[in-house]
Amino acid sequence: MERPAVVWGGRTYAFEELHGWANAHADRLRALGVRRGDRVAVFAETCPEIIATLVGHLEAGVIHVPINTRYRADEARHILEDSGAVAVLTGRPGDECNEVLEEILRNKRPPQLRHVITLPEVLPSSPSKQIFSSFSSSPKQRFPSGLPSDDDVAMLIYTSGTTGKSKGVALSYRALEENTRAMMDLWQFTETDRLVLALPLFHVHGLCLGAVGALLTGFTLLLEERFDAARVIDAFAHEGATAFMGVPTMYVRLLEYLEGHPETAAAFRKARLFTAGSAPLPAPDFVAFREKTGHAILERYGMSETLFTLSNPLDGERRPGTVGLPVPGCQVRLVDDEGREPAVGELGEIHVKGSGVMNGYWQRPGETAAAFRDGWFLTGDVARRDADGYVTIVGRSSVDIIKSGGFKISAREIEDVLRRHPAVKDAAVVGLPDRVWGQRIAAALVLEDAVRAEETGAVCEAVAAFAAEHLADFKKPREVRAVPELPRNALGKVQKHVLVKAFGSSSPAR
Ligand code: MLC
Ligand code: AMP
Repeated sequence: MERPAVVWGGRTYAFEELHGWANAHADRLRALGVRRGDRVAVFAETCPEIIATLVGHLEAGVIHVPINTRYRADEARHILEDSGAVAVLTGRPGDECNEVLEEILRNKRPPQLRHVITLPEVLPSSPSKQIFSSFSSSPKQRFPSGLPSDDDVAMLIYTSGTTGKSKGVALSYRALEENTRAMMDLWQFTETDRLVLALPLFHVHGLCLGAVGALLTGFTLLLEERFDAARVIDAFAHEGATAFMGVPTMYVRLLEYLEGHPETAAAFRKARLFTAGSAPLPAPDFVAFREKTGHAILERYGMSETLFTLSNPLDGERRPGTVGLPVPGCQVRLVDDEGREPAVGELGEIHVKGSGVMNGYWQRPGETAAAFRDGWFLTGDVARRDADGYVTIVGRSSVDIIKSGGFKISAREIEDVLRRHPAVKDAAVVGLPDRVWGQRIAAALVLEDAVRAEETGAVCEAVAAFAAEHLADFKKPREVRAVPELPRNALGKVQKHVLVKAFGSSSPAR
């Protein structure tokens, strides 16, 4: 067999097979009346069919809209409604996503949603030769040129902001193709690579660098439904894995595993590349990983809105704690509070221009305009630059954006849910520093006057349970504390740094 496109659960899937499904899926959508530019949502756990539907959508000009599989009904409904998806692909009956979807449909069907397709339907049980024969055998390809044009929207990636509900980041074919190719070239991926992909397929890290990278380059994906340190090591030991991409939390878990099973580190000896991104990789973890495995993790920086813009070099110094230098095709500048380029070592906000930048937020012209200045996208990330150009990210300009385990979380969204609880008068949510997750969520609650002092503990627990019921698991506050009032400045704004300090001084790490 030629090099497979996907290895999954001990089975291999050839590129031709994947394309067979992709074609059959695109034909089926067409038969259902789904047209170019329509949105099709995907709400299902990772499986090879998702890669096939992605290919089908790219080829048919249908906009791919992945939904976070941890989402509850309200969160998933928002994406279905906001994107105006005409169809949704979901897992097998009984899967969690499927159940959440049923709950959504039982209550009130999103107005434009006409079709619900379960993923097993995507996979023709006896794929016909006719489907296969329409494809060249070469896995390497460009996205089809005849159908969608380069500036058409290829996917909507929903992301949280400082205000309101999540917004759909509209990424064009050009952005996907040019930026992903630049990254693959920079990191010298070739057809002979075998990438362990345990990242979710609903964010740009796994979907673009991983899945689209494989489709453009023709390398093999060793696909995992969920991250599991032992499985990753096994893939290097027994399945010829050459590379791994992870968020820092995954590296913390790998390090813990290696600590407990030092003999398994030998599995990484022949590996070619380990990359990290989506959140800061602590320098001590970089050092510990190098000590244990001999590999210097290559850290890079990106964002749904811009794709991947800064990266440490493949050859040359990979400097711990930094995100390296601009990726080819991207321009990166720092701008201080006075609107000037800061001196070396001084802080400024990262602004980005380049091939991977989004077309805009889906149907939100006002918010799109506010996100750019003079053609530069304003990231909200604060950084400094060394004399030789290496960039170090020091934080974000907004305390209301939290990154936990690589997921971006809006503090405001959680506060809105907490305030819906009848015992809560007011709430403030902050991210506390956390060894494993980068940040963990804490909530300070001002309770209604009717709550008696001795009930406080039980009420806080009930409020946490209420939040867990309405929000994806990773948004659940891990610490909830009642306070007599929220610390506010003279203008009435909650002083979140004061809360972070108050929590930090007494709370145990998980
Ligand atoms: C899981 N849990 C989390 C969490 N993920 N808590 C906080 N933050 C997270 N990210 C909690 C669950 O609620 C549960 O808690 C417990 O951990 C175990 O759940 P699990 O499902 O077994 O967790 P696990 O599968 O181990 O998930 C951890 C993880 C996952 C790190 C593998 O979070 C993950 O896949 N993160 C990657 C996110 C990502 O791809 N980001 C890229 C964004 S793109 P309890 O209490 O219920 O037991 C981007 C741009 C760029 O940022 O530059 O790349
Ligand atoms: P998202 O909106 O989920 O795409 O997340 C993008 C954000 O993740 C960026 O704006 C950064 O705050 C953060 N991020 C991504 N990569 C890194 C990195 N290597 N170091 C620090 N922060 C990062």
